[in-house]
Amino acid sequence: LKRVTEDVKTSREEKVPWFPRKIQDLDRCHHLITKYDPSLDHGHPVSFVSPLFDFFKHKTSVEKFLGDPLPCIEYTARETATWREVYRKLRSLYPTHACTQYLDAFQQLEKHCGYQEDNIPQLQDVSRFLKERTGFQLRPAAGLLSARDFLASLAFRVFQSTQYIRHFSSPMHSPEPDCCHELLGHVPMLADKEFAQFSQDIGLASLGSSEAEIEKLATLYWFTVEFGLCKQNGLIKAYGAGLLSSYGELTYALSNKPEYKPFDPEVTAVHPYQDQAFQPVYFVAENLEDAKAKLQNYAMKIKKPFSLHYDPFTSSVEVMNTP
Ligand code: HBI
Ligand code: FE
Repeated sequence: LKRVTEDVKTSREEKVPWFPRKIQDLDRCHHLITKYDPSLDHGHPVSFVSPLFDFFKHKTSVEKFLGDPLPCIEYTARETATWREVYRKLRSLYPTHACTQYLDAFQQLEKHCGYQEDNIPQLQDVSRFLKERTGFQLRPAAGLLSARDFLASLAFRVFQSTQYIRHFSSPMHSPEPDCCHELLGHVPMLADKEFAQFSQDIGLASLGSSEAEIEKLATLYWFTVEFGLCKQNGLIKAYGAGLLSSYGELTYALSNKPEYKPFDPEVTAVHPYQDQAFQPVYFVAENLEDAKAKLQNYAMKIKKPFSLHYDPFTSSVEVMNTP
């Protein structure tokens, strides 16, 4: 509520939604949305209670603030068994299905961050690793956040990550993000410099944007960060986290079943997407550098009454009113 009254006033008196100016402001950007209603998911086992089922004992983690040490979780044997099953199956696909950036980072994570079948890596270790690689850090999140808050954190190279694991009754599917998705899908790519910049650029584009622009950026995020494919040595590989954390969809995405379209932000941003089944369409980037350049070009065209400059020394954005 407070945020509404603090909306930025500009010279032309246009209403700009509140947005974080400095990294500490992200403590106000963790609004949860309940998109998933278990009672409406007929495809799910009846024993399934809630994605937060095993989470309540880790609940304290969400009250922490940025800069506090990330909580260390003692996962149960059952949770570790779920991780093992997911890890084993996916790992066998990576050499043929994942892009080289992913494979390089994954190898490093196995060496330095406790990525193994019998161990769920701790966010603290992973965050330290990412910070050294690309300046990204993790922050614990309690579940699915609003697109605005989630994208805003990316502007400051903060990735809001869940810390609980999917329900054991369906290890191959989770209706909401869980730490299998974050650790196996997102983290390896966030260790790549080009991809980290791409992620931050989507975040910066979202700051102070209208609801309609946020919707388009969230769609771009969906078809790239979550379900993106790219060309590599004449083959198509996955770099999207939704693919790299789903055995079924990763196999399907690189089969001859789905349709491929070239990544073009103007087209991709307004393309309808599917969050209840595999995607009928994937967008293929020439490479990550090209995707980044195209996105920067798209972001420049978003109409805002100010321009932004990110200062990495202070982790804050400088806001300049455009005359
Ligand atoms: N929240 N915790 C969390 N994790 C995500 O990956 C995530 C989110 N909220 C929105 C979102 N992803 C995207 O689908 C876009 O709406 C930005
Ligand atoms: Fe995700």
